Amino acid sequence: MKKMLLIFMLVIVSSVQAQPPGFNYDESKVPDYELPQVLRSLEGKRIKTVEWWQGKRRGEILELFREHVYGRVPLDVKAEIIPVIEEQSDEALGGIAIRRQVRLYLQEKGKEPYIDVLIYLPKLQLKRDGAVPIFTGLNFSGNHTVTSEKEVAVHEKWARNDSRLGHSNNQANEGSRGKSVERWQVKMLLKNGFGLATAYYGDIDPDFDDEFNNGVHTLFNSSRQLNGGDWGSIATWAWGLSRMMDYFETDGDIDHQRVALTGLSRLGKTSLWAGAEDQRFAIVISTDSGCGGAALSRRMFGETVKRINTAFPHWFCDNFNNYNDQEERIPVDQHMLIALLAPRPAYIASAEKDVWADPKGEFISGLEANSVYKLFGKQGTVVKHQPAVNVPVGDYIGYHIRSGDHDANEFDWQQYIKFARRHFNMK
Ligand code: GTR
Repeated sequence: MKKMLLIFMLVIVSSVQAQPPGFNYDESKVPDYELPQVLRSLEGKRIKTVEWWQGKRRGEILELFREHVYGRVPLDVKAEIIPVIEEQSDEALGGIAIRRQVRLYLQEKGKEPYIDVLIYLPKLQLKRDGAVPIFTGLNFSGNHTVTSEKEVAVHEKWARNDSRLGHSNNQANEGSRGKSVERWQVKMLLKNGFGLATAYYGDIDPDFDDEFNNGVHTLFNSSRQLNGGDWGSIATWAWGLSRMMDYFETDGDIDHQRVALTGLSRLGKTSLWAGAEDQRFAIVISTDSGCGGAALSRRMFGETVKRINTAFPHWFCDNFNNYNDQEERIPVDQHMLIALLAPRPAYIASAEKDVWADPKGEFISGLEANSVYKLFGKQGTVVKHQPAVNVPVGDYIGYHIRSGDHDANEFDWQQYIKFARRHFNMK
């Protein structure tokens, strides 16, 4: 009986989290909206060729996102990547992998800021091919949560207090080792010929509103105040991913032309923006990225622009506040973010119970980006309607809505691996 009650309470708690009150979850109440046209230039000209898209329209859209949504990297942010291998093993995970922990100093060896990258590479494929494709992405709670291997260092940076992980006093500890193994599926990746390179997002910018005084913001030498169009944390995390890519280009074991970028939730918003800013990422994947990620803002379904700007004032640029309760005025919408990934393969994943993130709005973004893929002679989502639960669709824009909650799980990874193997021509 007690067990029943507990299960009942858990169900209530998770459904409350999935649908905070005071927001719209009723499809019939989605306002009428008109999306900004992805293939019409600011002067009103119709974009008909790849050359026009690449040479003109893509840059316009990127600038609009920088100015109004994510913010731009200040010009005086300079980094020089100095990699130092902190730990290495050729016998990781029972002998199937090479593990490497690389510290990327961004300014000066031995000094903050730095990004600790945990890398696993499949030994057999590496021996056979000389370099291997990888998945990369930021993690929420530390590299030591991605694996149970005790050699992986517990970070000493700011950590979110989290009773599930046993993190308190803003410190991570041994107790959370391996707690995100399900979310990363390292063994599945290795078995399929992929490596993984991940880093803790707090190494780049701690996730709280601190007026940008820590993390990589110490590289920002200018004395001027941040402007409305300067970067928020999402753009900062994305910038950090690009610095990781700088490193991949120098690591001979990594096939840097076959790097698939992935991220969950706020880090899914981050992977989409990083993929838009940096075309070296060959495949871009977002899991349950929602508002400010793959979901269309104009639908105002679940989380809204005002809510996200209020709850997380540091994520976007200050100008994004101008669109609180005024989604119809944003000069872009999120389908244009997916379009910025073209012609590279992109994957959008939703979860059925994650209504807060507006699964339908996430699908429609992909659908509305199809026209840009078409310019390149490629098919995007292929289908015109959101598919049934657990039925993956799409050619260059993959999509699924799986059963279950807001998270990244085995089903998600199975689809990403299949998608990446197909697009990377892996036999
Ligand atoms: C929520 C936020 C979402 C999503 C999520 C997460 O509270 O409303 O936009 O980003 O956090 O990142 O876990």
